[in-house]
Amino acid sequence: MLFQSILASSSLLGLALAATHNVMVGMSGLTFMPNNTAAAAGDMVTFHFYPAKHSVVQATFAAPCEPSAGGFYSGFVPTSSGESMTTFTIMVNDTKPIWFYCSQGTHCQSGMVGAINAATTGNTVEGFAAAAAKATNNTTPQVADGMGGTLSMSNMTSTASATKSMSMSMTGTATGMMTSMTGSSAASPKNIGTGLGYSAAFAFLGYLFV
Ligand SMILES: *[C@@H]1O[C@H](CO)[C@@H](O)[C@H](O)[C@H]1NC(C)=O
Ligand SMILES: *[C@@H]1O[C@H](CO)[C@@H](O)[C@H](O)[C@H]1NC(C)=O
Ligand SMILES: *[C@@H]1O[C@H](CO)[C@@H](O)[C@H](O)[C@H]1NC(C)=O
Ligand SMILES: *[C@@H]1O[C@H](CO)[C@@H](O)[C@H](O)[C@H]1NC(C)=O
Ligand SMILES: [Cu+2]
Repeated sequence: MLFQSILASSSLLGLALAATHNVMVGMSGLTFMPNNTAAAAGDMVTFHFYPAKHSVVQATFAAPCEPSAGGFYSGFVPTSSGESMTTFTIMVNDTKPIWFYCSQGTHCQSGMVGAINAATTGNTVEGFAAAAAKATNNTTPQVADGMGGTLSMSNMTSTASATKSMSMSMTGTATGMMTSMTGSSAASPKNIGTGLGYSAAFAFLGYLFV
């Protein structure tokens, strides 16, 4: 019963602390939209994929179309029309800038780059895109799809699909915390817009702190 009251208060904590931000991948030409997201530590960023076939790869500001060591990678997510049911979610752990690009074809050079917490002066998204335009290669990392984040199916109705989601969510994910987040978000309608979703993962953290 102590456990139950802790769980009840944990969801309130979760609501207060963590937000989910959405980024549209290829929804409007070769772009990430928005191309810069302001996120707090503990927030989640979910990438939604549009036709035809894009990826999200973490980079450094200095090497815009190259994977950063240990960075995240969604894998290629194909869809022939409309939004793919597959989403890729990463956790933001601090407010340092996070840079990313699409490794398809020459999308990176063509401006398909974005950031989380980029500055408005100095190392800006515009500067990153300008450097990307001059990159000689656009490199897909040689790591597992879903590395550094969580792939999940956002639009499922059946138990069979839910099982698939849980197994997909294991890709590139080591912690039980991330898995519990995915199970929960997969069961609820997805949010398009900013700051509408709240992370069950953080609710879980919250209950550890109570
Ligand atoms: C989600 O499911 C609904 C109902 O089956 C369907 O109309 C819609 O196109 C689906 N969305 C995606 C992104 O697949
Ligand atoms: C980033 O997005 C803003 C708002 O849509 C746009 O004005 C700007 O040109 C974009 N910058 C780059 C480098 O894509
Ligand atoms: C680009 O790719 C080629 C062929 O894989 C490689 O030899 C070269 O070093 C790469 N250039 C950069 C800047 O990474
Ligand atoms: C944030 O931390 C988690 C847990 O250590 C890690 O799995 C994830 O890759 C980190 N996020 C980023 C963007 O580095
Ligand atoms: Cu692309």
